[in-house]
Amino acid sequence: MTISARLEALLRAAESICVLTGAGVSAESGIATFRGPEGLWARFKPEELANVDAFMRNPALIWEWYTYRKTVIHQAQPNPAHHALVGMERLVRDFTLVTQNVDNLHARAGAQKVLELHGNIERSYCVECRTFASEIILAKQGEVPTCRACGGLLRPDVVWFGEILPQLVLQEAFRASERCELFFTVGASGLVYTAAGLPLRARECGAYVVEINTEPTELSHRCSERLYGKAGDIVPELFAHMSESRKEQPS
Ligand code: BV8
Ligand code: ZN
Repeated sequence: MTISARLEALLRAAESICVLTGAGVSAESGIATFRGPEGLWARFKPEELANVDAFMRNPALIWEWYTYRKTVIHQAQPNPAHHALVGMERLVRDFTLVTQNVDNLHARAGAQKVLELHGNIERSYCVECRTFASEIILAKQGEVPTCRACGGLLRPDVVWFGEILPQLVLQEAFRASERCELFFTVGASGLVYTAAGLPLRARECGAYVVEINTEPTELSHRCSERLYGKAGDIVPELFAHMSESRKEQPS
């Protein structure tokens, strides 16, 4: 993989790095992306599933879909891209990992801090009293899990279309985008807003924005550099560059 001299220099010396990951980072763990030909949306439509009206209309169907996704996720393992990002987190003074993914794989890879813009599929809470369930909920066919405290409907702790993102998490993500020298957007189609606004904000604030993806996206033309290929190949290579070049430097 050839990278620019500018990116080489930043890998060697950047003190502040922000990374946004999308479903493409989890694809090599065997978790379907949303928009690929075999993507989750290929068989379902977001409006049918990932929104609160669909949930209130047919909670059993939504629980069936999330239970299916959790079983896939529980069989999945973090891949080299997840592990390389943990390596970067340990090496870089000011490193912020922001994810659109709800699969908890960054945490399972050992990431110390993950800004989860769209929540986490392993958490559920009650729509009535907002009590969080203490365990990971897997619903049986046709079953709708209810709250132990009040009997209300439980829902996955994920951000559905039309719902606002967790504001404190989003603010911290924007602050990191605004102060970083180097921003990576990895495996993200750049279609879903508010998240897609982060790399754009970073660029506006003077960061060098690098897109890592298997194909061009909506944001490609707004990035400083594009590295085409699999996240599981490219991110570990970038981490190798980074750790090699930082090892030589006097501490
Ligand atoms: C909000 C959780 C505001 C649930 C998800 C402007 C115009 C039009 C619509 C909107 C707009 N602004 C806001 C909206 C509405 C909507 C939106 O953006 N719609 C899109 C479709 C146009 N946004 C929202 O509703 C958001 N809320 O803005 O609130 C608001 C203000 C006031 C009042 C109310 C609301 C909430 C969005 C969150 C939705 N929840 N997930 C769940 O997971 O079940 S979104 C879900 O889809 C993911 O979290 C992710 O964010 C998104 C999928 O995107 P990607 O991660 O990029 O995945 P995708 O499959 O699309 O692409 C994968 C990429 O990886 C591809 O580029 C592929 O090439 C690449 N790839 C594949 N394999 C690899 C790879 N790359 C590297 N290596 C590989 N091996
Ligand atoms: Zn309750």
